[in-house]
Amino acid sequence: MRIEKYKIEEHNQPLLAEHKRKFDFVAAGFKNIEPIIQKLIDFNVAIPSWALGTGGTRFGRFSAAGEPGNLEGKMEDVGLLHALNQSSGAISLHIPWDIPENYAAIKTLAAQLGLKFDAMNSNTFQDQKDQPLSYKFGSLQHVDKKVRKQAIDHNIEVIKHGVELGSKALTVWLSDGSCFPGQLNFRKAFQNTLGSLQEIYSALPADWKVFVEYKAYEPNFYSMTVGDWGQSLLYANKLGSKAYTLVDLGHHLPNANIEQIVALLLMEGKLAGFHFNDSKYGDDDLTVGSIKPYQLFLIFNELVEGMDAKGMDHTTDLGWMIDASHNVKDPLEDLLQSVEAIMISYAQALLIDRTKLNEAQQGNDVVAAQEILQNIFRTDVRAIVAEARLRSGGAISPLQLFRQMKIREQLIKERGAKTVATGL
Ligand code: LRH
Ligand code: MN
Repeated sequence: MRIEKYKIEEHNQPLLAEHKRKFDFVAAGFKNIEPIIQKLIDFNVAIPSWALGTGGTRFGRFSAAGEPGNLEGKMEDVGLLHALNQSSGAISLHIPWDIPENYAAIKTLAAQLGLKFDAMNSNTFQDQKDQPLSYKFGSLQHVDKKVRKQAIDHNIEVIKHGVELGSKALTVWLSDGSCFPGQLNFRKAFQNTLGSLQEIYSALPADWKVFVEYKAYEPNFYSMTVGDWGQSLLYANKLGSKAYTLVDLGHHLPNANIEQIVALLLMEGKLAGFHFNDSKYGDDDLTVGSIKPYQLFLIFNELVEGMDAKGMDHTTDLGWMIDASHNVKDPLEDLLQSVEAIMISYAQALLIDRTKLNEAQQGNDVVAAQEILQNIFRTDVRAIVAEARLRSGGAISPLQLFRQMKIREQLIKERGAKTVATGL
């Protein structure tokens, strides 16, 4: 299903006057807003191919109808999001859930939908049907060299798929670890994993990156072999200049100061990018900004400060990806809300008066520094984000148009109620 341009204009027309009133009001509060709008126009967030169907937990999965039943359907759905918000111009594939059967056809479809292929994701946390050796006790860490080789070969295969599609990065998230004290020799597990990652690293094309994603627990509940940012950075530093640390917001122990981790990884030039989501307890994979919006703002504050300090390109130098799971909401509505939350936090971070903030910090004027951040966080920048969308040919209110056009109902008519998307 595609959304015709005239449908977007028809939606925007009656909303223009109110939008302009709101935009003029907030824009009047800031000196030169144009470069900020341009940065928002250029910014894109990659949509996870594994989050276009309904997610579930071990206690149950309540499927939604009209889910995409194959890779083409998933790309069509990301194309719908991108047509609505003009900020979702990339898809991140997960292998083997999304093995492209015909590279040329998939690339043509991506071009038609205005989509790029972001980081590829390998999967050695599940045993595939007729897989010779099990990953029950790990993959790249495994005590058995044959199991490690099987996992290394899978990652190299994933790189091959990515090269064909024009992706430039591989994300390696390992469920490897242990559930009980004594089960694992931590040093050997680290060295086996490093050795395995080095073989994968040497298979990377010259212009590729490998993102080492860490996670504090689940599915192992005593130790994870890439358990925190320090361990991931240890691997990335030992691997080489093409290896970076990927920050999934849900992969931290309670009350971790993620914005400080981000600032230091950026300083080291070892930040890969993000899997954006939100959580109250564990790896809940909830809608971005739905539980801790101030934390998301503080993370983007460190990102803008750190990227500008290193003269980095906001659009291309980091991986901007969502990693969420939708147990009770329509996957596409949930993803529209997540992209909006990311754009709002990025816009607010761009509006911070860095000179004033620096003066307050240099003067140890704690109250002034806090007020600078909180005033911006309490500024409603939604009209600025909508203005960037409008100028890019998107909808002033993507979610409203998604519902007005009854897109889910149309997808159900097209696909039926029984199709199930591969993924989590
Ligand atoms: C692990 C994770 C990883 C993906 C998976 C779908 O929790 O965040 O990034 O491979 O979710
Ligand atoms: Mn993730």
